Amino acid sequence: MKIKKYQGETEEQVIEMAKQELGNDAIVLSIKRITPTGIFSIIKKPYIELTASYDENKVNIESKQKGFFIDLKGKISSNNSLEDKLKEKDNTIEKLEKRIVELEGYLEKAMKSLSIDKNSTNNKYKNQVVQFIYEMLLSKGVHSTVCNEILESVDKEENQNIDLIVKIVYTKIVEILNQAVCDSLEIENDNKTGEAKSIVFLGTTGVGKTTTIAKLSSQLIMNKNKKIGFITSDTYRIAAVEQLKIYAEILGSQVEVVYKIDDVKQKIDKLKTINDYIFFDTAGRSHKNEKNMEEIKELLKEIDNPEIYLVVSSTSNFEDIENIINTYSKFSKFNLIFTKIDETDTIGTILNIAHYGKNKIAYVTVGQNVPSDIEKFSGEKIAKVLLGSMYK
Ligand SMILES: Nc1nc2c(ncn2[C@@H]2O[C@H](COP(=O)(O)OP(=O)(O)OP(=O)(O)O)[C@@H](O)[C@H]2O)c(=O)[nH]1
Ligand SMILES: [Mg+2]
Repeated sequence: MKIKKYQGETEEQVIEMAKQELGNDAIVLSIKRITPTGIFSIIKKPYIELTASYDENKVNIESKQKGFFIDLKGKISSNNSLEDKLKEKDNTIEKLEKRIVELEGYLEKAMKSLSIDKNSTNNKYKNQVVQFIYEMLLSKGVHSTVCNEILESVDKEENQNIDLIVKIVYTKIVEILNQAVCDSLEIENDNKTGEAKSIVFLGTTGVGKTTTIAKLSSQLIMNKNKKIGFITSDTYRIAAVEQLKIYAEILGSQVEVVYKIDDVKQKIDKLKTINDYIFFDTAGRSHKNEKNMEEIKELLKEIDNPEIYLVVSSTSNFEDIENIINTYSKFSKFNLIFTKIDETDTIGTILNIAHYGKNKIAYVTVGQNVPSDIEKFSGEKIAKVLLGSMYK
């Protein structure tokens, strides 16, 4: 007696194969479902295997040429000779082996680029997941000291629960960010004093001051039925006054232009009784130029009890924003508005500034659309972006 195995997709198929080749006298010893393991589980589907015994004196397999072959997609084919099929199978396996070696190369490179190689001596953290999060936060502009404060306590080798690590890290990031949330903004409180509240926007050139003014004022006018007057001291840039006038015209608001500091009080008087708020647009000025800063300081002296916003772009690096904040802090208190979140890959700067702890963050702006692309600052949203999701 001899033994022969048949492989196919279904029981019926393998029984039929055995019957065709060995005849009705063959005995079925077993029928099993085989699930390939290891790397073969990727390239080969589960299949049915039939083992049969037959009398070699009664059956001449070769003459029947009914060989079968399971190709690597698990499909049965039964044409041509067994020899051809085996050659074909060898070729396919050879190709697959090459492909696997290639894939191993890609994986190795990917592991290297993430530096989560177990054996790497350059890793700052023992735990590979923590190391991975560290590198992700660094790549998003989070300062290494801030990373360390967040990750130090979770860096335990035995800590293998990824969900738990991410949850702890997320909570710590939100905690730092939420310390910078503004509890109360004059701009959002209903001003019932009978006199307009002055809201001043400062910042370096092109960060988005005028666009932010347009967004905030449109929302107050449209959603809260407020009246807003504008004063601009930006007479330096060609078309700056025009830019504000266009927004004001659309909103049905009045614009006053200040050419010299002495005019400020008079312009405020003109607008203060007929509006709920006066929004001050200022010229973008370099914080490194002392004369520029002196002018801003003088302007602020003319405005009674203003609420001040320093507008900074998220696309600037942490050190630059830190310098800008420190320069303006010498003569003023202010909240921050981070613009152009949609343009930055290093949103970690916001976490660094929150950690720096000097100022509260009021708003973030997320695009050029007026009035929609502005939101109240949310620690949760920024934390999610830092851990890999999109700002939505
Ligand atoms: N992508 C993007 N662009 C923005 C955003 N906010 C403003 N901008 C664009 O930034 C550019 C400059 O905006 P402005 O509002 O003129 O900036 P500014 O600070 O008033 O500029 P100066 O008055 O010249 O100092 C414009 O093209 C705006 O549309 C934002 O959140 N995202
Ligand atoms: Mg402007």
